[in-house]
Amino acid sequence: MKPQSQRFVSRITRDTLALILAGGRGSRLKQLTQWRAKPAVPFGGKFRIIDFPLSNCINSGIRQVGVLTQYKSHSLIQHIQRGWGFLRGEFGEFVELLPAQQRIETSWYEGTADAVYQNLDIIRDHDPGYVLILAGDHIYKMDYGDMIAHHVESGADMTVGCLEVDLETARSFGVMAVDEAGRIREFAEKPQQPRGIPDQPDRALASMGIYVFSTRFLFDQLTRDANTPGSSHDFGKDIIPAVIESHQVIAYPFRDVQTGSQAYWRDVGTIDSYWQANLELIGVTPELNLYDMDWPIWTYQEQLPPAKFVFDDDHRRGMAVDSMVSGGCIISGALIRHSLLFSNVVVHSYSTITDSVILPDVEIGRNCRIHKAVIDKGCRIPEGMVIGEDPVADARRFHVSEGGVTVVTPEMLGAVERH
Ligand code: ADQ
Ligand code: ADP
Repeated sequence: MKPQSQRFVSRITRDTLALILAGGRGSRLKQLTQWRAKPAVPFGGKFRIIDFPLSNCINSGIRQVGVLTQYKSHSLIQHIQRGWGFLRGEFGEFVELLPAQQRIETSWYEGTADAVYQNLDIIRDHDPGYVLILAGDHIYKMDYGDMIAHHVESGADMTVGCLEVDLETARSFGVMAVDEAGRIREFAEKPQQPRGIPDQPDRALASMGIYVFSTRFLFDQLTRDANTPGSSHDFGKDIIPAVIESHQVIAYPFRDVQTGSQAYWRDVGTIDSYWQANLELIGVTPELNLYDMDWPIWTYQEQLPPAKFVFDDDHRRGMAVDSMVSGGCIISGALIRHSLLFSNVVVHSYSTITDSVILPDVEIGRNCRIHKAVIDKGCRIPEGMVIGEDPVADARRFHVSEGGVTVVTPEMLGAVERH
């Protein structure tokens, strides 16, 4: 990139306020979102999902960020307060929590557009030139600076991040048709029959649910939408279809920050995709590189001792192979294979864990066998328990996903009620 264009990008990222929508229910993640919002769901050994869009903001040079929370926001708020307070307020940098608090109407946030509308006064106070609206529940690395620069250079009123997906997947997205200049000419939210890309009829151009707005335009559209009877106040359902004819709404193709092409982007919306996306990370060269120090993923990090492995020579156990093991873990005479262990997991002797994702603060007693499972934070697995070998028995006590992943939470183990 030319030096002057780098300066151009840094000038506009400094003039951008990012708003991360982190209030959705994420109900397809079943019990994992019983007590936490989807953006707060742990991912990748030591992160939470929201760390990805937040890190993308920081790494892109966007240092003014609001996080809009709503459902089950306690653990999300706690995570952000603990981990994301390092920005310097005196330089105008912040990550600010914006809970739904009945600011304008006496309701909680309705659709996504309403969530932003309820915060218009805060946007006005910060007075940015551009507002970047992001979802808090996708995992990807992206330089938003390029997208905002494209927005400015193309003279757009609104820019929509997009990626190519297959037609079946497209049914759960906003699907668009664009002209040669990249202007969006048609937009359908979650269409039954998604329209294919002209020269690739089995693929569709889907909205990532991320948007750049010129601030004035955002104000006008949100105010108009708020006064439109029957609107569900949603960007995909209401705002985009209402403006594509009269305004410059431009599609911006997602590019991965590492490869420059469309690559890793995951909506870990279901137990199966969650399990798979976590286990992919332990592959030899995963598509999502967490070890790339050019684009670090920041998070709240507890001070923890190193992972410890206590080897039992007689039984040749006390190790983890083909796995990722986080800080604070103790593997004592147990065997871990092809699994991901988050922080503070203790596994006792003669237990075996295969193809599983173990969330933080879990203790697994002796002689357990755990296979193809997701074990939620704080579980105490009693001695001798077998999980993931008999789907019928598992379905009685736990939750078994369509793809055969067993989910275990403290409640299912009969843990005492917490408050
Ligand atoms: P959906 O996947 O249906 O479609 P939606 O439920 O609108 O997404 O949620 C978008 C984001 O906003 C999520 O991060 C969610 O957590 C959050 N959110 C939802 N309601 C909120 C509220 N009231 N307050 C705060 N946050 C809220 C959208 C677009 C599609 C696009 C997909 C891409 O409408 O066009 O294709 O995202 O995933
Ligand atoms: P996370 O694992 O996401 O950090 P926690 O395990 O700390 O979340 O729980 C998230 C929130 O849900 C906390 O406020 C916690 O107290 C609450 N919570 C969890 N389980 C229960 C329960 N069984 N009853 C009531 N509140 C619960």
